[in-house]
Amino acid sequence: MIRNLAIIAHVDHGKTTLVDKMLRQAGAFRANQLVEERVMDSNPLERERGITILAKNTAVHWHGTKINIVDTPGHADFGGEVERILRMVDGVLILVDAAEGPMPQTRFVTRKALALGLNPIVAINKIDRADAEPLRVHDEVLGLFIDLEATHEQLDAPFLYTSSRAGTATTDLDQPGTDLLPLFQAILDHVPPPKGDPEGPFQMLVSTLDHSTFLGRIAIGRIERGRVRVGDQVALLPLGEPGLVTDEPVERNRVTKLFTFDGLHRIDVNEVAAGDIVALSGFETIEIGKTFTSVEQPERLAGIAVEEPTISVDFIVNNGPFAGRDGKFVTSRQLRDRLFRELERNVALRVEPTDSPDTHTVSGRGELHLGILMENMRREGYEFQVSRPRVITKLGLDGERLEPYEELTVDVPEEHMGGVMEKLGPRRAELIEMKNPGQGSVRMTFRIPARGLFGYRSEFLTDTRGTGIMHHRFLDYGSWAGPLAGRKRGVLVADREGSVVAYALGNLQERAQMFVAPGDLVYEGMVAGESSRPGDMDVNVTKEKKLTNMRASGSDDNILLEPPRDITLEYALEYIEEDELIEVTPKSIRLRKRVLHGNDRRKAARAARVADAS
Ligand SMILES: Nc1nc2c(ncn2[C@@H]2O[C@H](COP(=O)(O)OP(=O)(O)OP(=O)(O)O)[C@@H](O)[C@H]2O)c(=O)[nH]1
Ligand SMILES: [Mg+2]
Repeated sequence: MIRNLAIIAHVDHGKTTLVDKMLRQAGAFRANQLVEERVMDSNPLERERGITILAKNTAVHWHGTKINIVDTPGHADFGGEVERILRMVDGVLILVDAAEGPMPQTRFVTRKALALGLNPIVAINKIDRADAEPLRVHDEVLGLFIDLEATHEQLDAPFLYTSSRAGTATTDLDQPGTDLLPLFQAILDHVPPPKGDPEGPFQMLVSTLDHSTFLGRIAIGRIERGRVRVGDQVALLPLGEPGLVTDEPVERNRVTKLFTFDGLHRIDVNEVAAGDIVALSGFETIEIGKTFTSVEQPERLAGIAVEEPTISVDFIVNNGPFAGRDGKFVTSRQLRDRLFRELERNVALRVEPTDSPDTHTVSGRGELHLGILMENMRREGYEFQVSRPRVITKLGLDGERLEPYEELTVDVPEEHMGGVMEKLGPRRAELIEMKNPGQGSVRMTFRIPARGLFGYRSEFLTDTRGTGIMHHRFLDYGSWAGPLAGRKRGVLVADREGSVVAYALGNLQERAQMFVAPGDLVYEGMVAGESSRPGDMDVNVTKEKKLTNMRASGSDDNILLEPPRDITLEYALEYIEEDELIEVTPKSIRLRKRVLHGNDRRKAARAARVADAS
């Protein structure tokens, strides 16, 4: 007996923590086995950031039933992957934070699940939070279901009140939960067993991809019908209309390996039958949405659309003065090979060559999606530069220019509402909805061009004194919103190479927020800080104090310096302007001007002004 379940939710609502507790309580670990928290978030970046980046399969056994579980990422950039995963399960567990309630990503994944006809189980999670209001959130979830035109059966979803952290679930708030038994029971009762006939001809949809150096491409999906064995000759059908494939060339090959999932392991198996989720290798041409079938009955399943990228950046070989100091892989060839290798499993990514062999355009679903690729590359020893992100525009039916729009949701204390609205206006945000969930805070939902959000997060945090929460996700393509104002403040640009001196920063910091600290190395054209006024300024951050007769030493002892702003990759992507680049190396993230020499830059700026005016 099998059940296939995906856990879906907005980011941080507690999916991975819950999977942890399910694994534990179902006995997936040995009694004395030491297992880290959120063990499914297994890659280093996931652990560091505390978010799930890649969906992962696992399985537990409960009272004789195998429950395949897919833990999915909650961040909006990965919504497309969640959508694909829904094709390999027969039920979903929707987690909703008992204080935050349904958020944009809850709405997105719930809509997809309901549209596929999946019956949900709802877990109002984190009921241990001091500000939890499970009953209010219960109503909000029902409201969301109605909004999304759920069927009667879907509206009958069982509701559980859970604490992932404590590992408890209950159907009745007056009876505090003691374990996850009610959750396991709900899964057995409400997730239908997979329907496929194990005796029919083999058929399976590729729902997600994996890759290993030994096996090459690996397809993961649910076997829809029949069974498959290692060594079987099977067909892999190209994307196309569902139904019997008669007059297209079909690739045939042997299955080299089959795995099923169990706890934290993949189990090497010889045969898998309909209903189970399997990882299958043997074809280098595996792609999301293709169908595996028996050779005799090549019957295609409806494919899966992979979401289109919405933003692009250029990856450029590092040509700054410090190029090659930190990185192991720095040449255009190495950069190119690495980028193309990423396509093996990162299906929503696009990589295109440009006129220059040193530059590749890389397109993805958002700043996090691209930022994670950059972070992984620098950890592997790559060094490169990245341009400012551009939105990917499209042409509408009448040839008009369209650009991506996002749905932005902000939770802010009432007193900061005005300030936030004031900033969002010029960014062309349109208020769609405003709610007062209580406790002095306001939730506002906007429609805003994706461009309008560039650089907004840091402003938002400043304007709400760090108390606001914001989330955005792709909504649709809409008409081009026209020019938007760029960064309000100019930057300080280092005017020479050298080592940063505290004395120099001491003189600058009244008019600026520095990005560098004493001892850092800078070069001409590198961005050293943000000015408090518009317009860029060339500065000497390496200037030593003049020695005078009065004091014999040039010591910096008595200069009190503000700590420099921490420049993360995502921050940098949001921050930089068109005439700037991010230099990414294993050790540093630097911002620089494209044109390094001050004179050349001023000439270029003058030429641009003349061109603008004419
Ligand atoms: N108070 C409380 N905190 C919880 C509970 N469950 C999870 N958390 C905390 O919420 C944070 C996010 O938990 P995760 O399990 O990583 O959430 P997630 O839904 O997997 O997040 P993404 O995969 O990034 O979408 C962590 O700090 C958890 O410790 C809970 O039941 N109660
Ligand atoms: Mg997670």
